[in-house]
Amino acid sequence: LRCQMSQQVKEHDDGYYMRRAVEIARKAVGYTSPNPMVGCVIVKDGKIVGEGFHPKAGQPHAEVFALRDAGVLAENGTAYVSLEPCNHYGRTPPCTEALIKAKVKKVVVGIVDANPLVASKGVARLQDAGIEVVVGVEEELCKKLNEAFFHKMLTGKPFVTLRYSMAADGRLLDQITDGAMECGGYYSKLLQEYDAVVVSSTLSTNFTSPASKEPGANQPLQVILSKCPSFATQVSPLTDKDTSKLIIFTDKETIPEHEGARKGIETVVLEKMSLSPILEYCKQQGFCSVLMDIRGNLSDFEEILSEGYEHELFQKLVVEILPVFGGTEERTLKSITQRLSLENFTSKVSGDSVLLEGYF
Ligand code: AOF
Ligand code: ZN
Repeated sequence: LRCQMSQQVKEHDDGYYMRRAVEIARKAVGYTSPNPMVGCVIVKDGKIVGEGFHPKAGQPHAEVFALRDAGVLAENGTAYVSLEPCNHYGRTPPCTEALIKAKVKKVVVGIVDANPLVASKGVARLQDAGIEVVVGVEEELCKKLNEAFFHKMLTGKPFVTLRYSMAADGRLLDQITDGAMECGGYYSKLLQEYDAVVVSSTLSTNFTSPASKEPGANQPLQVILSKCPSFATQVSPLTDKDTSKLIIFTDKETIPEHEGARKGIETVVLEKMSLSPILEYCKQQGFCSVLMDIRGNLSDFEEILSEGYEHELFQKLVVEILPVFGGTEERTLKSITQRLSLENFTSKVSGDSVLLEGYF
């Protein structure tokens, strides 16, 4: 009996607290860009005595909130941080100094920061101060949490995800299922993670706005690719009043002076419809992540898809497969002909459809 009891009060392992740090980091999903999401848990004598997360770029880091929450209990405690504590003066002072000042005994780090200003310097500073440091607990999870941030830090380019819906016979579908769009649906949850969502213009009446329905969600900038001269006059159903969250890209073939400008919507007229200037614009805005939502007029997308594929501008694929079959219209992606296997592939049932995810 005594043996059983001691098993019941067994302390949680490092992985448990790190997973908790990741869970609380995600409370700020969509709001921290260009900064990463970070969570911190302070543990003392097997109990969580403080928690915090980074809410938004410019505001204090996760460690600061967790240390404040723990107060004097942080002394001799262990801090679990999903990302290496920073050791630089950015918009906020270094977290390493805050941890040292609070006299924590040990710091467990999920993953080393990819930011060259920070990379491994935070760990070194803590060790110099005599703090025990463990690196790489739930490392994959911590990397996935900030896959866009890591990609941007390592390549200088935004992280781009392709998304589309497909029938069981391989046809691409124009629409997303209602369930996916609703609060809690995968599409609504996906949108809030991105800085921008690119959709092709369409005059179809059942086009639904790429706006997240999650309460209080971050809304990505809506980037509309338009080859339709009258598109801007029809744009109102796409957004609720806020035109600052909308930009139209068109080309000279379509119309030299686009009507969007007249409606007060920012409009960029490209020499030729192309993905590179669109991603460059996103980079200039400081964006980490872009969702390419393939629906609407597919022909508008074919050329930028082959461009993106050839230049390896896509990182992730999200495909929704619906249990529907048949139909007359032939809609397949013609631009990508080369066969490839996705990495770290996962699948799950989501509402009435199957969701596949993988990396290029
Ligand atoms: C941490 N904890 O919660 C976050 C970190 O301009 P600043 O001061 O906000 O610094 C931004 C950089 O700090 C960011 O690029 C990333 O390397 C790191 N983010 N570090 O110790 C946190 N958000
Ligand atoms: Zn910091």
